[in-house]
Amino acid sequence: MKFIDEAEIYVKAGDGGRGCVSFERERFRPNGGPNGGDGGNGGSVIIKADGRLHSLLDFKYAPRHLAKNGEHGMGGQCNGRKGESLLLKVPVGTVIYDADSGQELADLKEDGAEMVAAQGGRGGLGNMNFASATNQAPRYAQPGTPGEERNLRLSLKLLADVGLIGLPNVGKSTLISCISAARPKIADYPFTTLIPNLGVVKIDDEASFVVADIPGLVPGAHAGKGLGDRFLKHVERVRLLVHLVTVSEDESADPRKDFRTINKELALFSPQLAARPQLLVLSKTDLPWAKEWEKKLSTYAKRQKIPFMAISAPTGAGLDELKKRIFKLLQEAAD
Ligand SMILES: Nc1nc2c(ncn2[C@@H]2O[C@H](COP(=O)(O)OP(=O)(O)OP(=O)(O)O)[C@@H](O)[C@H]2O)c(=O)[nH]1
Ligand SMILES: [Mg+2]
Repeated sequence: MKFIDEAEIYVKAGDGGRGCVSFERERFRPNGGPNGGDGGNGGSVIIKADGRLHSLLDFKYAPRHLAKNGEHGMGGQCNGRKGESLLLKVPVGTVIYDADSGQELADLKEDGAEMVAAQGGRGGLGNMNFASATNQAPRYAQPGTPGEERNLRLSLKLLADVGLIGLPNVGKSTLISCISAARPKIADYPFTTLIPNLGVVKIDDEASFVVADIPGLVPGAHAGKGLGDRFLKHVERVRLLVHLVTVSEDESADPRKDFRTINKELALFSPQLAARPQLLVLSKTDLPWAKEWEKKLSTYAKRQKIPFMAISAPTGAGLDELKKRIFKLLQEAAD
């Protein structure tokens, strides 16, 4: 299935039906009273979060959504039927913006949360409502009010506790596949991961947390290099960033430089994201040139006052400790 996390749509609620002007006309009552019924209310457009959905794909291909108009009032005191509301379902984590003003209207973070995206118009009153002692035959009725219309921008921001960040190829997808049931594509070339993956990490029967693996970042990501920074919004809501670095055989490789590079990209995307707590993780310690860096990087992390760990996917070294460490850091971040 295609992963689409942005969509622009147009929504229009139904107009309220017109009130009716009508008079009773019976054979033996030539001057019967007013009997024009009310117009029905127009239907609203409602947006609701549904935990079974994972993409905004449907909206990409069908951007216009109109709720039904209310029916007009009729003679014989008949009110018009109300227009049916329209329910649009979106994935949990969808943020809704007014596309014209840019204002955030709603953040549907929970399954079942909903918002009225466009309010239906009110039906007008028919002339039967306006009869009075001084005017027994009112010749007017109210028009209905128009339904609201709006251009909206939908932006899906995945909900996860932990975000995995780092340069391409450092082993982010490998890590999520080792600690959760997620099975993203893994390969020895940059940009293997093209869309975010979520994985649930179980600590025990009760405790678990959700990790998001996103495509690798490169210097200049904020300016669109590589896949750019467009997937960073999916880790905007996390409480902890696990920052993966590794070392290639190349003599000039320096994971401290990579760490700074990525943090610079984070800051350029969002100062808030850059301020999130981080755990620095050195991966691929089964490779001798990576192992060599363990000590140096540990000292560096201490100086930067951030926690540090070293892991290897093939040997499993450090993976259990990493899960527990993340869980503990999450608890601390929650206090
Ligand atoms: N030796 C060794 N290789 C690893 C380890 N972890 C990952 N790899 C290898 O490194 C390569 C890249 O791994 P991925 O998990 O796809 O890397 P990624 O960070 O998700 O990369 P992108 O999705 O491109 O950003 C693959 O060939 C993995 O098999 C490790 O701990 N040790
Ligand atoms: Mg990957």
